[in-house]
Amino acid sequence: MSDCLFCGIAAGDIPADVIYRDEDFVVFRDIVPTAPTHILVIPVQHHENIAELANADVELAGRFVQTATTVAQQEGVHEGFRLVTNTGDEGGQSVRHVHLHVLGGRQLGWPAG
Ligand code: DGP
Repeated sequence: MSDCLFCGIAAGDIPADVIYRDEDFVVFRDIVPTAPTHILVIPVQHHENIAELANADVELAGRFVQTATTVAQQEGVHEGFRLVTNTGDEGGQSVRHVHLHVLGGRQLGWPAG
């Protein structure tokens, strides 16, 4: 999608601190980190949110989660981490290209706000 920020990052048209990429996924550091490790994982293919992705391609959705957990292990958050995918207005989603936040490196609070 031409007006999508994360499609622009996936295409390499918009700069980002990319730490991993393959044919299907791009992994980069969040521009406003809220934890010592705060990474975003996106599929190259545009899907608006996790529900749309899971309905369209469950195999890709599975590898999406696998990529995020692999990255978490590589980042060394061995004491624990959190995967978050905000969805829709009430879910607090600000960028409408599905992404997994990988958060770790400090004690994370719960419940979420
Ligand atoms: P969410 O609010 O769940 O849709 O998360 C969107 C995240 O994207 C938020 O944590 C900030 C991050 N973000 C927004 N714009 C950019 C950008 O241009 N570059 C990077 N690296 N991250 C961005």
